[in-house]
Amino acid sequence: MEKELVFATHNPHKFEEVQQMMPKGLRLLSLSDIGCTEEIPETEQTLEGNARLKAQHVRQRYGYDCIADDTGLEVDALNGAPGVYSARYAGPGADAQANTAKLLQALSGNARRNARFRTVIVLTEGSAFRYFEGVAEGEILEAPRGHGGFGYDPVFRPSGYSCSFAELTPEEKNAISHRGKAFRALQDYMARY
Ligand code: ITT
Repeated sequence: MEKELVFATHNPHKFEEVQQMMPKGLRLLSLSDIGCTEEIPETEQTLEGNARLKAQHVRQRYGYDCIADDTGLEVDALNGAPGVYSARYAGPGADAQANTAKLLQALSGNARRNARFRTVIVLTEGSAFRYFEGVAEGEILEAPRGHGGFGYDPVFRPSGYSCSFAELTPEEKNAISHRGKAFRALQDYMARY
């Protein structure tokens, strides 16, 4: 029988990216598949803490094995901001365009533009948690480029590339991205079982 695993995200872009990476024989369920429509609190100060809160919520209320991730964009010239607050950098309910505009404004005239995306994934194992991490280094562009991806992708140029994440195909992004790396670490771990 196919093994089922819930991916505790309300972000459809993230769900699609991760679904593409799942091994055969494993069915990834979304929160709507299990009837979870409520907002899950992300009140911790770290990516690890927030990923754990999401996984714990699903595990405790719905009883499913579960993975959850939390991702932040860490900009060195901004002392690691927006970091764990990346989704609401421009305020509660802010969209990607508003967050990106605020970031470009904060870095306006600043030549120091290095940054990284960091993803932490939590896998529930009964009442225990296992953590996996992936990092993508790069820099913040002066203006958005490309229409692929989501979030801050149009303003992030990965190291070694001359284009933004939003100018890559989903496969190309997954091959080098923070989330891709973290999920491959998870896959390696799961392949042992
Ligand atoms: P869930 O908590 O429901 O999973 P979310 O959109 O809040 O969805 P995260 O907390 O992991 O997801 O990510 C915080 C924000 O960081 C997200 O809203 C995006 O703006 C940005 N982000 C995350 N992954 C990204 C990626 O691969 N490329 C560009 N921006 C990304």
